[in-house]
Amino acid sequence: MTSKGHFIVIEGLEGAGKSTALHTIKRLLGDHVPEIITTREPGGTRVGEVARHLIKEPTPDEILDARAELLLLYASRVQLVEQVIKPALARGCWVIGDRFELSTWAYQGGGRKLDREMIGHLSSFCLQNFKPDLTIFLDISPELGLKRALKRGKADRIEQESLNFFQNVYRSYHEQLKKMNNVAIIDASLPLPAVQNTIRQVLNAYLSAV
Ligand code: T5A
Repeated sequence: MTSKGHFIVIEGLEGAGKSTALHTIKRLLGDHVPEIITTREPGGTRVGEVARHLIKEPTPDEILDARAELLLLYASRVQLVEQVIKPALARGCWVIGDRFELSTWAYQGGGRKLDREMIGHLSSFCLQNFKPDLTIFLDISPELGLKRALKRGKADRIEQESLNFFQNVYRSYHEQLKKMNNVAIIDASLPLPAVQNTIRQVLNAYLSAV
């Protein structure tokens, strides 16, 4: 195995089990790699956490424009990549991310229907082709994902969107996944032990290849 850091991202709809998977991955990788950090998007820096609050908090008195939402997400992402992820990778640390840019293609491209060419320009400007080494997509239907997510309590601003919004997000995820390399798609509707077992197999295959 090389001594360079690796960036693994977990993606999927609300309630897909990303946070749960993040802990599983951290535990499984713990014996194999020198240092691991976890990140979440939006968030993970001072700027990012403010953006997270603005994006997730419902604001009945002011509608957050979809373009403002997009820009907040990229502001958060630039800070996270430059201040946290790249320095960690440079010292050989493995970074496990709860969401990254694929979420923007799915939610802002598919859900909000923002111009994909503009998202592409923002992506190039902000990230300069910086990509995860591996993306693990937890595949769950919007119906089941939302049911799991909403069991925990009150819906945030995005969770208050319609089922149709999340169906568009889901479709967009799959359109993007077809264009990507280094992706593992896991059936997240299965019981947790089965999901964890597949994650273990994916990581073992990845570790033996790097
Ligand atoms: N967003 C984000 C955008 O619109 N564009 C972007 O570019 C980015 C980066 C972030 C929000 O921002 C949006 C998307 C989001 O709306 P968030 O809180 O970070 O919000 O992300 P959520 O997806 O909302 O997080 P959730 O906590 O809802 O989902 P998780 O992390 O996927 O699910 P998790 O692990 O918390 O599990 C949910 C519940 O299911 C259970 C867990 O125990 C938990 O109770 N569970 C299972 N139950 C049965 N079987 C399994 N296999 C299970 N796995 C987990």
